[in-house]
Amino acid sequence: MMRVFKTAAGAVAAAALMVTALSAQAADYKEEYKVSTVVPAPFPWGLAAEKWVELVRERSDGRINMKVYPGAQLVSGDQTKEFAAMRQGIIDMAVGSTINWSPQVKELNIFSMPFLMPDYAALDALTQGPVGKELFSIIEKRGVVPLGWAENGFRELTNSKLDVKTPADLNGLKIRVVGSPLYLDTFTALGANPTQMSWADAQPALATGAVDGQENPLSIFTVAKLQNVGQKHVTLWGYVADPLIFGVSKRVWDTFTPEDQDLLRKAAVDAGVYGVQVARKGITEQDDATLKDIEGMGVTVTRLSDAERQAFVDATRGVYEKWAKEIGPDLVKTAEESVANR
Ligand code: X2X
Repeated sequence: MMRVFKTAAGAVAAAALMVTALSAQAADYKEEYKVSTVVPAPFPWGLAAEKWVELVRERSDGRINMKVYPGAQLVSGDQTKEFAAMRQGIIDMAVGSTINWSPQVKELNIFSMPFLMPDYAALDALTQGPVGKELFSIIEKRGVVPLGWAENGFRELTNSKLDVKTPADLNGLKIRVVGSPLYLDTFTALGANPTQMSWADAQPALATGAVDGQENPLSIFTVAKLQNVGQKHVTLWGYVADPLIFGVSKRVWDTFTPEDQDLLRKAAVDAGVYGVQVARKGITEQDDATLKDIEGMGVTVTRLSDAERQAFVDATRGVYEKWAKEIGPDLVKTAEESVANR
């Protein structure tokens, strides 16, 4: 609509109205947006979240202030409630693990399918390809706007008892798992005794010997110093990986201007690129400095041959097939194709 102001006073009044409207909009923004994570910096996960906060602060000239709340403290430590709390608007934002969100978004179990992703290229083919796109559209329909990917990492097996080289070595070991019943199925199929608990409960359980082992990325192992809670045996089997997703509660998202939505999304993508880099540092074939550090601490690192690894693949095949039906055969097929064509 075009308006012509007949008087200077009219133009001034209109300008004043516009200023009021703009500041009313800015006033709708919260003084602080709470970002949930499970672990803080210097874990790569916490570093990715802090980077997001920093980039948004810089690029909005301080208009949008976010703060990281680690330890899943916004949901009293129960990390599997993070997604539900975000969709209800109790948590504004999160950098969350697909494992912890999978109780509410069953399709996210795709990353927990045993031995689906043999390497980083396979993981990237899922997050950056049609599977990632489909998952983002599912998440958005459930009330959370997903913006980008970071990484916790490939999850390796550790325990206090013995070097695990075969499924039989796992027999009777008490293993802490989290999040999804898929993990209970996997470890049960391998002959272990899995038990579900939060990360907050896992560390004392390892320290007291209430559980013998756990599975987590090596960056979690080193930063949390799991060798000091008896975890002296690491098996590199890379059976699953958990990418992280930057997400904003839809209710909160809708309060941002389109420009600021764009700013939040781009900052998440950039923080994710950084997060993936730090998550992979020191644990690849080309750069194994962290692995050497772990071995230097009196921990044995068991590397499986292809045949040894295959025994674990075979032992968990039934779990894979059962969960392919749960997750959705089409999505699993797309994932398998993405992995094959990586
Ligand atoms: O609890 C875990 O194992 C952790 C920190 O890796 C997750 O939140 C999935």
